[in-house]
Amino acid sequence: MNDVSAQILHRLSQAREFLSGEELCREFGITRSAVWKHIGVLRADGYDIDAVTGRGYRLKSLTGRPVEAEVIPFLTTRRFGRNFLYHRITASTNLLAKALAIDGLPEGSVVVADSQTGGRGRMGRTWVSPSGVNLYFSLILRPGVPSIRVPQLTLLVAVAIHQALSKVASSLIPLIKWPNDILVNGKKLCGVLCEMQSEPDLTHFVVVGIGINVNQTELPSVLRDIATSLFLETGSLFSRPELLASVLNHFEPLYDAWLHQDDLAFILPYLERYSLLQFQDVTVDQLSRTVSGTVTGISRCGELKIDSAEGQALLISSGEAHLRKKQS
Ligand code: BT5
Repeated sequence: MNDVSAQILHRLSQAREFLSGEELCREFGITRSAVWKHIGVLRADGYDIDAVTGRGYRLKSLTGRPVEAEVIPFLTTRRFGRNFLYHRITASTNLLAKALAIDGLPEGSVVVADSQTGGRGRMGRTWVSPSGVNLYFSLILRPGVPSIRVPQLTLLVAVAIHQALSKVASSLIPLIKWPNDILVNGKKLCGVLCEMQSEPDLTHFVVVGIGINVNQTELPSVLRDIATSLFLETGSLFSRPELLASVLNHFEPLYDAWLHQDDLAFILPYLERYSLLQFQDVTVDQLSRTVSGTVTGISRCGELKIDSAEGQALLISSGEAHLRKKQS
């Protein structure tokens, strides 16, 4: 869909009633036959649009795809999502967003795909990304903070996603699993992958990649025991545009507040309240070692606080945490 088609769609979705061809010609500075061509493009894209002589055009229904015209009506942000790029299919929205960030795309730009052929997790892992059901998107940030603060963004966005999920699917009890997952009933619903380009004292940009399983009805066998979707948890279908907008709506004010703080202290109560690992016995696999102990909290800088089996108070900055069964 080109820019004008998307804008006409947005206009029709705002109007909800018939808009005359003349009005669209005037607003967009195009001819009647050009309007007709754009309506054809939209119809080919799956939009059900009435055309009635003497009355004009009316959008009958939206598609539920996370495209700009369907997301914008839910957005309350100033910057996040106001520059919006949608692809039906791409290798990875994080890869695309990084390339676009290098080209100078502004902070708040969002890259969304309906499906990914090479969705990425941490450390070369794969993010399963089928079409038509879930959310895969990446947000470009230019926080202008020392790179040492950037890992805090993963927890910050986890809070925003948690808040959005609590609003959109209020019957759920999602929990944040340090450092980058949201789980429901012990299964992964959402993953976050933050990638940055930086020098020690200067962050050029950060790409915050988010995958949320929304309306997926069946999971591949490799994920069946460890993952879930909003549909599988509730039996209901959810609006992807609304959920995407809600994440951005919650994240922008948190991010703006964080820029004016030194650390995550201002959201620690929230993080600890909804932390899956709080007061649990865990094992954390790190690149060079494995640490076991009881989680006592999250530090102001976003590290996991653990009292180790040997009685040491440890701060863990990265790794993969697993819950251990309590010894009786
Ligand atoms: C993550 O990595 O959880 C980060 C996932 C980020 C995905 C988004 S989608 C938009 C943006 N573009 C990208 O290319 N990526 C981001 P990690 O903690 O390493 O978890 C990866 C593991 O989660 C895999 O090894 C699987 O076990 C599991 N997994 C894969 N696909 C999943 C899915 N759709 N739902 C739940 N779990 C999944």
